[in-house]
Amino acid sequence: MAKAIKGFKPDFLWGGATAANQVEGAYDKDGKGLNTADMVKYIPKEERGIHNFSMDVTADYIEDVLAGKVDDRYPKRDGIDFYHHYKEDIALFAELGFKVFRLSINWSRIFPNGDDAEPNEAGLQFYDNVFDELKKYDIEPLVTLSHYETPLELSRKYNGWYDRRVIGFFTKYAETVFTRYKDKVKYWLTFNEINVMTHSPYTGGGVLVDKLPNKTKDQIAYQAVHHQFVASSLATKLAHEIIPDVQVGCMLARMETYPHTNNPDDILEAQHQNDLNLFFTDVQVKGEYPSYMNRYFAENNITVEKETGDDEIIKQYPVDFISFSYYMSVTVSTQGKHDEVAGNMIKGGVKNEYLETSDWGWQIDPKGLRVALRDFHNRYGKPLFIVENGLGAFDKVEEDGSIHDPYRIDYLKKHIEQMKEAVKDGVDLMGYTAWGPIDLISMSTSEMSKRYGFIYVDQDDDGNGTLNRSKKDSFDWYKNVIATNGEEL
Ligand code: BGP
Repeated sequence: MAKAIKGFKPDFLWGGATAANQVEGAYDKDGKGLNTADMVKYIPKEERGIHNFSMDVTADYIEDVLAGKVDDRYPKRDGIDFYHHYKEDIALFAELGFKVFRLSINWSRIFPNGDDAEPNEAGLQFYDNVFDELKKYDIEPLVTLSHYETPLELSRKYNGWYDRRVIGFFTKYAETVFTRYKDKVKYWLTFNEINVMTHSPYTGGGVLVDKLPNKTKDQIAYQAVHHQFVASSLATKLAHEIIPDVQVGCMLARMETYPHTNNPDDILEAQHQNDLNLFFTDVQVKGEYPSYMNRYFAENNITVEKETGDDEIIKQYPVDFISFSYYMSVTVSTQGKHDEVAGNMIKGGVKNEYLETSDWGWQIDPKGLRVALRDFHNRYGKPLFIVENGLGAFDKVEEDGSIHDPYRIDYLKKHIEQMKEAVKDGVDLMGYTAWGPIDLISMSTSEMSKRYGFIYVDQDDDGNGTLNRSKKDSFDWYKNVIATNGEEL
């Protein structure tokens, strides 16, 4: 009889997750080229609506910005200046007791235009410095190759991932960084939230849909993401050739979807929405397009152009583990019920009467994380890694400088409790990197006030502030969670 599993394994990888375009800043320093995130302007919530997002950009807008005709502000160009604060920030992560730190390499720091013949040495050196700093504290880097940071020139010259030639530029970038950091990085992710392409082709792949007026967004997105599937498999192949004990993961924004009622139509719609979300991990884990997508493609006039060998490459080089982000669950109704409930930028759905929502309308569902973990385990049977989870919230700095964030502790405590239940259910969970361990620029709204961190950063939505770092109450709480390997919550 197998021994009952009590809790997280001894080498469980506790840590935090960031993205270059949301923390680094220095958008034009040391040879870095512009990337797609550098073109995303800040829109105040009064104009945008707190539940709405500002991520999409048009080809004309890009040219106007480059021609100096526009006077907008781009918070992701400055981030929280991790580029100059990385030693201080990593020391704080070490104080928390991190075993792992998730970051992305800014592709346009390495190849400024994306299709350059040679890499930018200053960019390569920056990440050598970051990995060396992490090594000082025995913190493992978990590196995302592409986290919404497509080099802007690839958008302007090729229309991003819609053009198959970007596969070659990406694999050259991957081979360059695998070779450079083969002794420093063993955990790699290829595309962050690869499913976001179908919701925002600009964010997911630097694709300018306004350049393709005769094609539907779905047609454009599924063609572009096919190129990313091929590129991800080729990168996985290269990683295993270059780095001996490498582990390569895919990365999905998991949108666990529930039926609003026990009406069979609601059940079928939830199953369909879950399939559309898990399509991306089906391809990257099982190594082939699932048959249920043939019907969806046919009914939506989507034709994915493949080249000879694509299917074989995808089949031959699946990922070693599955990583995903989890913030909320989604509820769908086929009975004409429509509430104004914001989801992630992915989908809103209808109100779930049993759940609370965050300040940004995201429905908080800790048990949904256990559901998602069990679903992944039963569907794939591969190791899992939660690489994003957290609560974006308004924080208040008290007169004495303290910051009390019991709401964040409550959110994380409840999600970690459910992770432990999933582990007891038999799920093979590698680690957990809380999203935004240090306050950073929101991906979907470019706000600073949507804070996730255990560490507060003094900067407001207009970019004013000292950038001073300070600890919130949740800092010591998470430090203890890690110190007790998740036993004390
Ligand atoms: C995910 C992204 C992260 C992060 C997170 C929180 O989609 O992978 O980059 O930003 O969302 O979203 P937001 O920053 O919009 O609150």
